[in-house]
Amino acid sequence: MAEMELWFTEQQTPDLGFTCKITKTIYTAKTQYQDLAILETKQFGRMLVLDGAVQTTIADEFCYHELISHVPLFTHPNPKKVAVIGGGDGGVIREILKHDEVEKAYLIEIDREVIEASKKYLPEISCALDDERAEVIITDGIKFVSENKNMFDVIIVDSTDPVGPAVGLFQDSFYKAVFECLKEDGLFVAQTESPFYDQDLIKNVFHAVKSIFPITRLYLGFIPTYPSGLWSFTLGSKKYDPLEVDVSRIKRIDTKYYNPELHKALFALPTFVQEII
Ligand code: AG3
Repeated sequence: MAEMELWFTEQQTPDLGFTCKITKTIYTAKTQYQDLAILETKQFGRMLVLDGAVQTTIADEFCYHELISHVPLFTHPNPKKVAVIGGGDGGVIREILKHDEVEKAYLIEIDREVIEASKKYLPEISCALDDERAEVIITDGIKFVSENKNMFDVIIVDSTDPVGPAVGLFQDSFYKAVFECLKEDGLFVAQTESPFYDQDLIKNVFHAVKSIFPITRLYLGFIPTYPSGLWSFTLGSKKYDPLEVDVSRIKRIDTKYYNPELHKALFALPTFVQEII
């Protein structure tokens, strides 16, 4: 008898699915906040799924983690204290710690079980969480940024989609609190979904950030396992403009997607994306 095939589908829109063949269900749990699964896929290797949405895979995690980390960190001239809101898999922390001038990177994650599952099953991604420059704080990111003022050079919001536990991370009041939580020359980046499917969200976030931060920019990258593959990031900054960076001074670090030539090019937007914001 032919061996049974198992397939996982993320329903990316009400009318579209993204399907991968899986060789094994490594782990599943219902946490206090969400449904969690670690799957072994044939195409992308291990995959972290939260509430049915693909968060990261071994094969393409570098695209997302490098883009959300190195653009802000190479825009700030001297990032010493950095915070990640969400990002329990640890991929952003790993990228942040490639920057020698970073003294401390805080992971502010609401769901302890995401960290634990990632440490156990995704060591390639979570490996830096035990670094002495990394500190994990299990708490609500909204509460954390509203309780800490003038503290960080860079804040990176590595959230899930704007449903369930992450809804509040896409609201005006959160961006105001992020502004207050940054030092006087601080900047932040948030992942802001697909320019194909989430145009209203991108527009709303861009205008909310623009009403708070003197410099607001949108940039794009390619992430094969996310809806449409094309992904957006919104950057808000008090002082430093990513488009003013002297890219000849960007240090070469070990990356597979980000490089100094791309730094400004990422901000060149297709016409249909220019029209969103
Ligand atoms: N956070 C963004 C995931 C969004 C994916 N959306 C989807 N598949 N519908 C990723 C966390 C990686 N550290």
